[in-house]
Amino acid sequence: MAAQSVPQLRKDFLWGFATASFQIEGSLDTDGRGPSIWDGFSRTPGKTLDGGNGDVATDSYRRYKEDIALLKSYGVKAYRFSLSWSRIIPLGGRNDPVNEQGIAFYSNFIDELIKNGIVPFVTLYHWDLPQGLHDRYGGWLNKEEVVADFVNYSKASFICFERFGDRVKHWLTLNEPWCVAVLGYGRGVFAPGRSSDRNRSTEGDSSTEPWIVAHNLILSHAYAVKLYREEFKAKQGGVIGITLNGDWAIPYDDSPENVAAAQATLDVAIGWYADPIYLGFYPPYMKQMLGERLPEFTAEELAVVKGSSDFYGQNTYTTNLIKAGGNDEFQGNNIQTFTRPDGTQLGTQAHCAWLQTYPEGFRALLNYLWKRYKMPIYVTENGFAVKNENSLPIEKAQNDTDRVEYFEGATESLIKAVTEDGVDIRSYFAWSLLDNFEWADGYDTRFGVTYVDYKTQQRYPKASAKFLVKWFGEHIPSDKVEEPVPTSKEQ
Ligand code: PNW
Repeated sequence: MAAQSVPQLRKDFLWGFATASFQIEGSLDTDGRGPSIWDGFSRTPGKTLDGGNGDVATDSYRRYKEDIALLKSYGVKAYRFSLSWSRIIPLGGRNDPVNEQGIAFYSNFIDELIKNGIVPFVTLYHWDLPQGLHDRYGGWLNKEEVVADFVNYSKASFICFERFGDRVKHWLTLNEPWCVAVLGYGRGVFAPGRSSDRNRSTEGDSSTEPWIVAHNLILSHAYAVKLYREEFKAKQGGVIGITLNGDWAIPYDDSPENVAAAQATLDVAIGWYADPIYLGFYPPYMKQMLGERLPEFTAEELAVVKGSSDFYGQNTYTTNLIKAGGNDEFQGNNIQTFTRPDGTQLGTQAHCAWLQTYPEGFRALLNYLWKRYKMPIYVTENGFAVKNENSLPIEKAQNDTDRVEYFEGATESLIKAVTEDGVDIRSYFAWSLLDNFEWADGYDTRFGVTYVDYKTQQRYPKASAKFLVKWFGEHIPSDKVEEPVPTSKEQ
């Protein structure tokens, strides 16, 4: 196919893969790192599906050069990874010492990326809160303490990467605050595992804590951004924002209550965070649902929260059909299903129950976010876990046709959203570079485009990696000067 006929993304479009510190690093006691809430949680029997924990993961703390060589071989433009708060400030707090060894690790890591022409896209917090802060004052539940400590940790991060030469231009404060609040303090399936469900947890109140935690997460994000803008942005010239998770919601049928329910689901999944941050208020539906249980921002706080993201960051995986009814507040008191009224499924089922392939929903979501929030969009995660991949021999797992189908659909939706719908999209990070520690699923669920043999730590590219490499190679204009087409077979 002639290159000119292929629709193109921006020349500076950032495509690559995403990971998170706790899911890949291992080496939890190395070089002065302190414990995080996920260390103990994942080691507690019954908390992960297969009993897996983060002690080794993909051993990426030790193998980071190998990981970066892999990224290089895939030809990515950028890599999204997260810093471990517990490596930078082992005890976590603003009066606790900064750990030079932790900083040196990430500094070397970033140097290695840059040396290989890969843009570092850094998440400050991907769920691994220092255990010390949880023990000392209840972690995310304690507004006065945690906001100040998160801002201090962010400042230490901005300073260290300034000190080592001003190399990070893309910052994300928090990854998926919805998961932190709902899964950590509502359902209790993620660390710190608090819930009203006494079969799960001896502590916690699911009717109040998630809303409080979310409020404190929003404030922590906003005050970290304020600091960056006031003290670092002019010198470093970077952008900073937050990344949310949320999936497209389609009314189950065209009845007015189900149409309203789909919007209410978006309000609770996405608007809960995005409305205050981009529009300056919590969604009215949430106020109606929660009344006094929804915390309020002071005028001073709101002035910091509104407009506190330079872009719109989104992780998204699937689409749900929405029916009115039910009493699950985390779904806006609505019911989610993949089964259409005629009994058919929306798409191909993934290994995890919450995920089916539905690329049209990805395109619709991008359009919705663009119209509602009017910010350039960074897609920071998107991916698929093939059913029962973990029980396949490596060669079979490498031929991951369901994941290829998922990415074929996603990339087609992406390019159509850009070129046909006019949505301003700046990045696409597939989740994930490697199979890794999938939180409460342990190692049973594999999201990688690269297979990891956990016995040997050998990495094996899957077909999906090859698909993405080829697709982005064809859809991003290259900086290289056009060279004459080779006439021999030699490459
Ligand atoms: C995201 N859900 O988490 C995270 O950012 C990653 O760390 C994770 O590995 C990836 O998606 C795959 O799960 C999610 O229940 C966890 O809808 C749960 C859900 C969504 C995203």
